[in-house]
This record gives sequence, structure tokens and C-alpha cells, in this order.
Amino acid sequence: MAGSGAVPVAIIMGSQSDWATMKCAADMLDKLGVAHDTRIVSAHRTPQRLVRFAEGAADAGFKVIIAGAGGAAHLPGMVASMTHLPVLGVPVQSKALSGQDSLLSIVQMPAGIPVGTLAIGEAGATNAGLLAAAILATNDPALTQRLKSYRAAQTDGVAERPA
Ligand code: RP5
Repeated sequence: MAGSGAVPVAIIMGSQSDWATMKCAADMLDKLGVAHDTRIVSAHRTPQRLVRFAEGAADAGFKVIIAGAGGAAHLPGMVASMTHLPVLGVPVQSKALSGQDSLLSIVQMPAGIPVGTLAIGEAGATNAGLLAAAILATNDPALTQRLKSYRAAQTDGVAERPA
């Protein structure tokens, strides 16, 4: 779902190469009927775009930001430093260090500027979508029901015994 910004969730990522991972967040939000916008915003290659996005995110109508990046992954923390909106960080799995660099770059924020850090890779992106929906659901009974249905279906899908 693309949009001009008047949608509740922004999914941003440091590079086109992050999209295969971050698409999992978009897919989960689609599943739960949550509108989202997707953008490439690099802390290192497009710093001015980063500032414009982060400073304007709240006025653009976003309620939650999902930010994914790999390697020296400054994006989530830098965005969080420029907006009061909740920022969920997804460490993208890097080639050199399998995402441990991304994880530590994102999770070790100094006190005062939080980033809600998810797991490395696709699981983290999927859960970022779920967590963004859960945050929005605190003020949206219909979304709460969709989230509950998703979880109930997941529970129902687990067999008692292995096949
Ligand atoms: C980071 O560098 C991006 O988030 C990406 O995960 C990583 C590699 O980027 P590319 O060289 O593939 O563009 O900034």
C-alpha cells in the first residue's frame, strides 16, 4: 500500500537491498489492513532526506515508524532522535557479520532516545509489522479484533503432534 504520508505507518529502510527483508513488515500490515508508506531513507547516503523525513513524520500523519537497516545501522536511532513518534528498529541481516553488527548498532541506544529493537532479519520485520499494529490497536477496536483473529488463527494452526 503506497501513500502520500497520510497513513499511520511509515516503513523506511536504508537501501533498496533492505526491501526483501522489510517487505515482511509491509506484508504483515497488509494482512492486518493497516495502511503504510514505504521509503528508502539512508542515514549515510541521503542524510538530508533523513532529516526531512524524521522532522516531518508526525505532521505527515504517521503514528509509528518502522526503520530497517544493516551494517552500521544508524537509521532507526537517527530518526528516533528527530521525532517523538515510536520507532521500531529492524536489524537487517548483513553479509559480513550476519546482522550482529546491525543488531548492536540499533539496540544499544543511550538512555533518553528509545528504539524498540526487533530480531535480526525477516522475523524482526514481520514482528515490527505486528507490533506497529498492536500499538495502533490500542486506539482502534476494529484493528484489535483483526489482531486477535490473526493470533487465534496462528494458535489454531499449531498441531498437537508433529506429522
Ligand atoms: C545500510 O547498508 C543499508 O541499510 C543496507 O542494509 C546496507 C547495505 O546497503 P547497500 O550497499 O546494499 O545499498 O545502509
